[in-house]
Amino acid sequence: MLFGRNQKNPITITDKQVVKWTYSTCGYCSTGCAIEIGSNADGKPVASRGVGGADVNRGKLCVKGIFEHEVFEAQGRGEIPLLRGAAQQSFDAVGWDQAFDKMAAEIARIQAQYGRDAFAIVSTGQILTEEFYTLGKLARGVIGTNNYDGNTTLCMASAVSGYKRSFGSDGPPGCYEDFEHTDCLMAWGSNLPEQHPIIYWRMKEAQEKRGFPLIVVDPRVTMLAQNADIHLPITPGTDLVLQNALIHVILAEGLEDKAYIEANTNGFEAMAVEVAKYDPTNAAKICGIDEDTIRTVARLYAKAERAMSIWTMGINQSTHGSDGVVGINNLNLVTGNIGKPGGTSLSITGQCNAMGTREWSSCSGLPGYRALEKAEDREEIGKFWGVDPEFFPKQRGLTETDIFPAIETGQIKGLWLVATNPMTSMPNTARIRKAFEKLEFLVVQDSFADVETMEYAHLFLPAAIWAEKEGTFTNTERRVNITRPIKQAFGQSQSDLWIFNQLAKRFDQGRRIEFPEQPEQVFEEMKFLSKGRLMDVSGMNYALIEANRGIQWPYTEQHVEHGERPKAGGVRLYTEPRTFRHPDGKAKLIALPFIDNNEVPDEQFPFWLNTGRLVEQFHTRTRTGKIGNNNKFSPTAFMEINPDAAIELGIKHQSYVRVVSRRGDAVVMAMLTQRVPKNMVFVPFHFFDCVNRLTLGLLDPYSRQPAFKQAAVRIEATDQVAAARLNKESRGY
Ligand SMILES: Nc1nc2c(c(=O)[nH]1)N[C@H]1C(S)=C(S)[C@@H](COP(=O)(O)OP(=O)(O)OC[C@H]3O[C@@H](n4cnc5c(=O)[nH]c(N)nc54)[C@H](O)[C@@H]3O)O[C@H]1N2
Ligand SMILES: Nc1nc2c(c(=O)[nH]1)N[C@H]1C(S)=C(S)[C@@H](COP(=O)(O)OP(=O)(O)OC[C@H]3O[C@@H](n4cnc5c(=O)[nH]c(N)nc54)[C@H](O)[C@@H]3O)O[C@H]1N2
Ligand code: SF4
Ligand SMILES: [Mo]
Repeated sequence: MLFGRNQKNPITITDKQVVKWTYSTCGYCSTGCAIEIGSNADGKPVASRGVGGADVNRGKLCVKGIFEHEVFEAQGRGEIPLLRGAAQQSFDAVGWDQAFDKMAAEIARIQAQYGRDAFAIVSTGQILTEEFYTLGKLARGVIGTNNYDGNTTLCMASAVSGYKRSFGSDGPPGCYEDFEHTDCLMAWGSNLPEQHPIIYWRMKEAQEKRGFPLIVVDPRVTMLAQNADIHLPITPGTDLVLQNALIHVILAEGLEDKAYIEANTNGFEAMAVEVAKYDPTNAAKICGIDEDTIRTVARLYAKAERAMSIWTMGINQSTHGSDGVVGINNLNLVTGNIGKPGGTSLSITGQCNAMGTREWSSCSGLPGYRALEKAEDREEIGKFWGVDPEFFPKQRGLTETDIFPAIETGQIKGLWLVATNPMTSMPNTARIRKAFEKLEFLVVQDSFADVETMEYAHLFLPAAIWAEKEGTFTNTERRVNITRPIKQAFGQSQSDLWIFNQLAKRFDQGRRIEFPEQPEQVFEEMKFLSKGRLMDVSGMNYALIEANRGIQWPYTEQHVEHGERPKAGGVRLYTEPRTFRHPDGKAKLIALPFIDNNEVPDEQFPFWLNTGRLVEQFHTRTRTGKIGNNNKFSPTAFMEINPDAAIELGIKHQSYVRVVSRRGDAVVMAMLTQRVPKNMVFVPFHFFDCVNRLTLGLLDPYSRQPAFKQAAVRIEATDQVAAARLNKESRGY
């Protein structure tokens, strides 16, 4: 006899008829989950599962990873190269040869007519490391434009710049295992449960075991803030003031680690003079956190045996992004929390291979954290590639955020976009549209042919996606992991690596230089160039990486020879005294004066506009917008607004409103929630022609990263029927 729930209809899970599982690494966020894709007897991908033995995710996947097998056949995949026809209205399908001939001819024409730098390239954090390296070789060594950058300027540029200023090099020193050792965790502008769900799960599990305090700095009551012991709802853009005030208290109360500071840092005195100005009473007025709480947090952090900070876009996407990162590093250096288990400054990266592009793409310099500004680096790479070092520029060119204004002014005439969608992701998109209109030649290289930039493209190159290819990704904790190809590329699309190699052959210099065809041959070049450097990967190979479910760099041949388990590779950086990458081995403590240059709410535009992400959607929705369970949960552009503000404005829950800034307007559905304070609204940026019509995106002076999270808007009630129609029409899917 059956009782209770057993009486109900049993749930049956359909057998997906998987006959083979292929190893891969998730292609969405930087957590770097090891994933297996199941294919059926016809070779069709039908299931995804987490890899049990992988240290990163231990069998788990989030709501994006679990449906990732659906991405290969998702609506809108690019099937064939497309060339804009003579009538300009439509595209003609063309063969690859014709596409490359056209592209090479246009690059040559533009460079001959306007100069080498008049053709710009903007890439991504979402292709394979071997592809980044090859694109770098092509851009720096063959095409020779200095206006070559990645969308990482919208994302991790502030972290890169902050790490360089503090430690003398990029490279996050910590790892996920630090959660298992820490006695205090501070999270700055990071919504871990939604944006890095599996890192969150690792953190939460560690916290449940050992009960360390969690302090969350975020103006919004995010899911992470709801789990915090102390939530600091900071005034947008003022993290730097809080950081200075925390160090002020630590020094005033003698809680700093004097021995560590003395042995490992420079610049203490100048920093101390600056933070002396930020007593908690005054700081509280600027950053909105009361003075007692500032003191409590400072004591908690400094007295913890081991304390760590993580951060994401709430810090990086600010006019003080780079300073905010240095501020976190200052805090950790002053308390002796770098390079020890549970004591670290760990930037949580964004895209699946944001780290790979930082290390190998040559966007901001030359491969392997080398700099264009250093003659010996230019020599070394020139010699290795077979390029005259004089061909390289002696200084980095424009970043993505400066490339678009340079198109506006006519300095740049041609643009090649590789795996990025600035029509939706750049701030102030009305200006971006104007820039696109001025281009003489735009190439869009994407896995999807329905990406919004197609409106202005002259040539479209269909790219294979994720596990249609082979190669490596590097995750947040410097772990290199691999994807194996599960199936043939969709339609006539080709891997980005193949595309770069073929294009190289269209140039004389490209025919002279070697462009290996196989990903692992490319990896061998990278191994050679990494030897003895911070991001040494010379001890790795594809089989070893897969066998260990990812290996953290540095990992040298010594690790292999000594038979050490890969875990003994680069678990942490700067574990030994005076091993920072400034010439004297010391880290820099840097004085950080706060200059208030944000657009702040006023009478005309009384609300802060905060922007960010949702767990179900990824970026501009070219992928998750088409995947059933991801899109179904968040199909519409909406805005979080506090109920008290909504009542005053006469705005009802789930009614449509018009949001207006000095740049433009957008129509969204109002969601009444206490997650945001009364003077703030939050709009996710996933939807086309929506929040980035409003954003200002002032730039950080060091990293050139836009302040996506600070702008001022007003809210207007609107015609409900028209708004509903508009909202529906504005999204094709
Ligand atoms: N589901 C999903 N996951 C993703 C992505 C995705 O699109 N979807 N994208 C990936 C990428 S590329 C990235 S970069 C990461 C981003 O990951 P996160 O940075 O965690 O995500 P965001 O929602 O952009 O912003 C985080 C928080 O910053 C807060 N914030 C705003 N202004 C301030 C401020 O002035 N100070 C502080 N301290 N906080 C502030 C916001 O309220 C928000 O909660 O996520 C990655 N993971
Ligand atoms: N308002 C606001 N705006 C933001 C942000 C914010 O928080 N607020 N966050 C910013 C951040 S952190 C980021 S990282 C950017 C992201 O901005 P984008 O990079 O512009 O957004 P994606 O949608 O990830 O675009 C990636 C493109 O690459 C394609 N693609 C995927 N895989 C492959 C591949 O293997 N090969 C090729 N060739 N194409 C591929 C996808 O189809 C997609 O069109 O947005 C930024 N914009
Ligand atoms: S947490 Fe990130 S890496 Fe892991 S499954 Fe989700 S999207 Fe993929
Ligand atoms: Mo990002």
